[in-house]
Amino acid sequence: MTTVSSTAENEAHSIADHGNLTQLEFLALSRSLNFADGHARQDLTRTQTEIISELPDLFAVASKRSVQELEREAFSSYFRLLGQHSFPTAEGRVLSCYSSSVAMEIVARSLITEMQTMALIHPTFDNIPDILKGVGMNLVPVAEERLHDGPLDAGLIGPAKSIFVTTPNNPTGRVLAEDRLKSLAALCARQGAVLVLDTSFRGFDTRAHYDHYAVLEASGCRWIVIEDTGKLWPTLDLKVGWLVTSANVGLPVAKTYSDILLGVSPFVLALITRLVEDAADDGLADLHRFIGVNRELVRSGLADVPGIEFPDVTSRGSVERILLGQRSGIETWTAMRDRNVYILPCQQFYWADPAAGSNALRVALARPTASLAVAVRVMRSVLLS
Ligand code: EGV
Repeated sequence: MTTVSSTAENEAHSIADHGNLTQLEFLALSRSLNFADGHARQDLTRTQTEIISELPDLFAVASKRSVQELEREAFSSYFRLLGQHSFPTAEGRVLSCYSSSVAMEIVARSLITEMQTMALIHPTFDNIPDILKGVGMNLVPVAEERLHDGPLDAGLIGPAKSIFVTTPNNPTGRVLAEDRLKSLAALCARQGAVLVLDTSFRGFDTRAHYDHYAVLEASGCRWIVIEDTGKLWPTLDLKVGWLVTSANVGLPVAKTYSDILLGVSPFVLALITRLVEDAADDGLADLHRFIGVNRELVRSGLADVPGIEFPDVTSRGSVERILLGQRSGIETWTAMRDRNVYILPCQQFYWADPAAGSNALRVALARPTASLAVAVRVMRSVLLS
């Protein structure tokens, strides 16, 4: 006889095997030991707590000031904080979305009006291929190594009319270097292809703070960048995704945007401006140190477990990948979950070749250090058993 709990058990296992990463993140949302999603869930710093205590004032100010002004302040300060000084300032070039995934949906719908095939970095977070496939796009995988170390010639994108690159990548943390972006943009200019960047994790890594917009603008290629404030600050998902386009993008981005939203909350925009001010005043450096401490906690806590490796040696992103040797990611995920610790198995990141990710896990680092220490102890005992 099938009991209720074994039904739930089968369902969880089936999601681990056949569901997407976000479905696995849902399972963890209400759990105290949630190391699954890449959202920011660390404690607020002292100065961030002060900002949160000013929310009623911020709300009052946001309701009186011009939305356009608040929006400009928010994206200008955010882009400058992260070194993106050449961001476009002309009307309509930066569109505010509820999240970077909403921006991506708008990008996908716009691109499909012109093409059927895109090249996409492999691996990457699976909602990117899923959103693109959702509009009927055919996808050609481009291995992350090829993008970083291989020839950037026409063979890279083949018959595709656009290439989508996540940088820093999720879950590997690899950052597209300035000279590589330059070559890639030149290739896209020659091929008439649209270069799309998802820079959602750039806040964590100063190597991604060179001025991407200067490189893109100089190349003359058609480009789209998706930026995200949602990974940095523990704001309970009050965030914005920015959709930034080249003047020559030639796609119905503004029309598609208008089909989906009118705009985002001016209150959230005002909050972002305040958090940027705080980050510029040492807060970002503090965050980088914090993530570094948590990364070291995971690495040192598991260092002597036989067969375990940390492949993303230089990653500074807020997630850490762990190679499990012969162990299966899903079996290990299940054993961790049985002990109430939620992480992610990695096979779904390998959207074109799931087997390539079947012996790896991803652990979120943007969490309170003390709770991460508990998770590491549990992981250690699971991996040693
Ligand atoms: C990460 C999930 C979706 C995404 C999680 C993420 N959002 N599916 N719209 O925000 O790395 O855990 O990026």
